[in-house]
Parts: sequence; structure tokens; C-alpha cells
Amino acid sequence: MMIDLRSDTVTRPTDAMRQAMAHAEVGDDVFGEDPTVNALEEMTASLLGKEAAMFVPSGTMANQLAVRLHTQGGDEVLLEAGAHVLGNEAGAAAVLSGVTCRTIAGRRGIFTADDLLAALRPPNVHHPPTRLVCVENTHNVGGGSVWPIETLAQLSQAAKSRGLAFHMDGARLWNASVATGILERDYAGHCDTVSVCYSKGLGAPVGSALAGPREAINRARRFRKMLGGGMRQAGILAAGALYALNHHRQRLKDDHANARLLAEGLLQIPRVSIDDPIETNIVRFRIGSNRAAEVAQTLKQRGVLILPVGPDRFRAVTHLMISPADIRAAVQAIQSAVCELD
Ligand code: TLP
Repeated sequence: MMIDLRSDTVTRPTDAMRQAMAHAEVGDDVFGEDPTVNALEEMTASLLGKEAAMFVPSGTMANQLAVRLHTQGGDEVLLEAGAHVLGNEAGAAAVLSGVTCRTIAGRRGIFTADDLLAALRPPNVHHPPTRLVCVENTHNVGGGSVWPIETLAQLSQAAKSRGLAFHMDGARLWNASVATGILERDYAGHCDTVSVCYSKGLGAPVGSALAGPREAINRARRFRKMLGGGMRQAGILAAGALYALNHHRQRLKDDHANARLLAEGLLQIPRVSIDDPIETNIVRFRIGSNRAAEVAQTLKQRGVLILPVGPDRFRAVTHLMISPADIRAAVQAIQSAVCELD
């Protein structure tokens, strides 16, 4: 059995989750008649303190629907330089919404109200009008960093004062909440719309949601249909997500403990360094040599999958299929692969 640390997207449904999915009550969700999808949407909206939520196939679709909702062609979106919405969604914002994106350099993915205000330009015929600010919590490329709630509140206030919409990519908001004890709805309260994923740390096989005001989510339903995201007996999938919400949120703290265990082990290896504190389930580390791709290959042969994210850099993500014993085995394998480079 491989120890797969490439992402928390790789989890497979547990037996209990499969049972829940097999027995799900279903209907045609395009008619609004799937009771399990409806229950999932209600529970998600309530956890996020929003009027409504809509089930979608992926985090990418949830984010891109938000961009589409808040903008018109020719508008500008401001986001952090490492944002998933910009760098990992296949250029969708440009194609599906016709917007340009301008980046703000953050610190571990986080930027402030002052950063935003400094980036804004007075209206001028040359500039695309800025319409939307996007943040990511936790921040993936930032190393699973959590937005300090005051920073988020001030940024949201600054955006509002300039008439800008505010969207949070909360693919891993559940992790932020478990790490800090701050409720998801308290983070979400500072945002107009929020996307969340059931298919990352929560371990459901498929699915994400977009939450916000009822009027906005109703409009988003049309855009979802346009993109071919209107699913029929989607309750089978929603049941996995509901199971995950009910049973897998609190256990995320185990993933965070495993990430810290991994970081401690890695730091014992000569030349390995970690730039960021470990706040949630993501560990980004350097191996002090530009041979990360080669190390990844060696590790694969030895049963450990890990993602090179630069010539000398890796990302490892813990999740519900990873135990402390797996972490210890992975550290040993990484240690020998790195030491063999000499
Ligand atoms: N992230 C994936 C890859 O796409 C990089 C991963 O392995 O981490 N927002 C954030 C912050 C994400 O990390 C991801 C997925 C998404 C959105 C998109 O979700 P999906 O894959 O469901 O479209």
C-alpha cells in the first residue's frame, strides 16, 4: 500500500461513507428534488451562516461561479500571487468570465487591508475596473496558512468601503476552523460568497459548494447549468459529503498533528529545511538540492508518493488515510532518498 502524501484529494471513501452513499435517498436535483442534496446544501449554508448553498462537482467550479457572479467581462479581480483561483484553475477566470486578474504579493498567502488599498487605482479609462477581491483560507501555496480573523475582517471592511465584492476560497476552511477553534461561519461572515470542498481533508469522493446570499446562489444555479454542472441523482455524492461533514471535521486535528510529526521528522534530516510554521495539514519543505524530481521517483519506488513543487521543494499533505506510522515510514524513506544524493 502506497503512502500517498501528494494531496488530501487522494482519499477514498471509508466503508461507513460508502454505506451512507449506497443508501442515500435521491431525486432529480435539477428539479430541486434530491432530498440528500437539499439536506447537504442546508447544512452547509447553516455552518457558513449564509442564506443558501449550492452543491457543485468541484472547488474549481465553485470558485469560478463566484468570479462569474461578482464580475462582468472586462472587470479586474484582485487576489494573492499564489491563489488557486488564478494559478490552478486552467485560466478559467479569463475564459469563463472574461476578467483580468492582478496579484498582490502576500506573506504565506495572506495580505492586509493596507496591501489592498495600496493596490487600488483611481478610476481611469485605461484601467479595468476592480470588482472582486478573492482570498484563500487556508492558503495552499502559503503552506496551509490560516488567515488571522482580524486581518480578514479589516481586509473585508476595506473591500466593502470601496464597493468591491469579497469571495473566500475555503477549500480547506474546515482545517482553518479546527486549527483555531474559530467557527466556519465567523470566517464566512466577512465574505459575500464562500466556496468549500468536501473532497479534500473531509474525505468525500466528490463535491464542493458555493454559499452566499439566496439571490446570488439562485443566479449561480443558472451558471452551473450553463457549465453542465446540473447533476441529477447527485444525492449519492451528497451523501458522502454529508457523512464527511458529520463525522470527519473534528478528526482534521489528527491530520494537523501528523503534519507536525512529519515536520519534526524532516527537520532531523541534514539539509532539509522548512520555511513556514505548520498550522494545518500541509508541509512544504526544501531538500537543499535541485533534484526533487529524482527524489520523488526514488520515493515512489519505495512506496511513498510526494509532490515536487519546485526544483528543490516538496509539498506533503496529511489526510484521513495517513497514520502516525505512515509518517514515520515516510520520514525514513525521505531520509534515505535525500542522503543517497551525496
Ligand atoms: N487543490 C489541489 C490542486 O488543484 C493543486 C491540491 O492538491 O491541493 N482551492 C484550493 C485552495 C485548492 O487547493 C483546490 C484544489 C481547489 C480550490 C480546487 O478544487 P477541485 O480540485 O475540487 O477543483
